[in-house]
Amino acid sequence: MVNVIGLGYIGLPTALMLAAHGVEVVGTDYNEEVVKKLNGGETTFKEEGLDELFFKAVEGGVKFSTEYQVTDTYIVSVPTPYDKFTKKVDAKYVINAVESVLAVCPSEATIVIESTVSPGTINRFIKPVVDEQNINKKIHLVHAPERIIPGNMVYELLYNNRTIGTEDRMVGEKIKALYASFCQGEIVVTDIRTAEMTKVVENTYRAVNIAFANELAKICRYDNMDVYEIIKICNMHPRVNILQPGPGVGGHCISVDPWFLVGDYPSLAKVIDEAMKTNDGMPDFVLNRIYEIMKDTGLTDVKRVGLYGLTYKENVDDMRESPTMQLLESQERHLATGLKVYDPYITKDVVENQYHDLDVFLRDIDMVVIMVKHDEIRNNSFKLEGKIVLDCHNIIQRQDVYHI
Ligand code: SAJ
Repeated sequence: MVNVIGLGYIGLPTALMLAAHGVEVVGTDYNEEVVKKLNGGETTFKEEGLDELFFKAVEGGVKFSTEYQVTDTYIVSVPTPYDKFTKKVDAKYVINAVESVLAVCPSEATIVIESTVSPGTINRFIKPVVDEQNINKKIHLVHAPERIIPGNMVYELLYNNRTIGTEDRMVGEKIKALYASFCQGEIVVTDIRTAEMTKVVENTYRAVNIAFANELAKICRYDNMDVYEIIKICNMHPRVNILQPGPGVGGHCISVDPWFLVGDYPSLAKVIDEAMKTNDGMPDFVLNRIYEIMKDTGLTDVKRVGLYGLTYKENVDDMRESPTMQLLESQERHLATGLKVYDPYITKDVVENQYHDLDVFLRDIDMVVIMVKHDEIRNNSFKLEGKIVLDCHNIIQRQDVYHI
């Protein structure tokens, strides 16, 4: 039996996927609400294909509990936040989860850590906990970093290649076989540090590429060139693949993981440091664009300006590190208020001046800032007629639209 610890964005789909493929699974989360909801037959967040997977997993006998189970295999997928000041990873949730596992697990148990950690974390912080608490037990540690993208998680769980890091080949093969129960991609077995590093490097690669696109957008803005046309043409070169500029970078990975490298190697990770600062500066850049466009169009009342989208990217309900939230904070720091906000995926009231209906939102504003390219706004772009539009994602085909 596999005990999956942490039933969030990664742990839940992983537990369900295993259970849907014939593995006996118990999912454990200390949040009673989450466990109650799952036991009541409901998923805890929206994700393409997740409800169907849930149904199959229930048929496969998946169970949910707040209790840690006595078994031979654990998968830990709890958050790894970073300290905003030192930029170092904070492994406290992983350590807590591992300590709780150690309190119940038998000797020879394997603890697989899926949470993203900076290179060296497992050997420096987790292994000592294991060694200290388990003089009489032998425990195997494995790092199997997740790679799935919110919005396409179920598909990517099935088809992405995976990495498994372990110091013990036999254990590596056992865990590889476990993941191979559902994963049709290639599964590479390597050592723990390499696995830790690859995960952070993958997200850093993307962060640096996005920062490059954002920097190009600023250069093009300064000298009145079309960044989208330029990137499009450059990407026709066989060895160039530039990502897209945007209003900022959110989510729990690309906006966070690269900081681990800056935190651990401050005098070496120079390009990464600058790239992260560039991305973090984008919400402020958008705020400034709003100001410029208001001046340009003679719009004086900020209450007539609305931000479309609160999530960190399109077609998900995840708001972690969202550029819109960063922009709203920046607005407050400038001692200003008034921007209106709407997101079809956020049904609860989370910020001031929030709307829950697109038509009502548009009725109350003259200028729309497209912060997130949800399908809803793509499909309803005709409703933007007559509005001043700042399109941060270049999705509205109209001559008079403003860009970042
Ligand atoms: N973004 C841009 N320009 C782009 C692409 C994205 O500004 O061209 C922005 C998005 O709007 C969003 C942010 O970047 O705010 C991150 O979004 P994303 O879709 O690129 O990635 P995440 O954070 O949802 O998921 C990433 C994935 N990693 C990589 O693609 C290398 C995923 O595979 C990882 O599992 C996940 O991080 C993770 O957990 O590490």
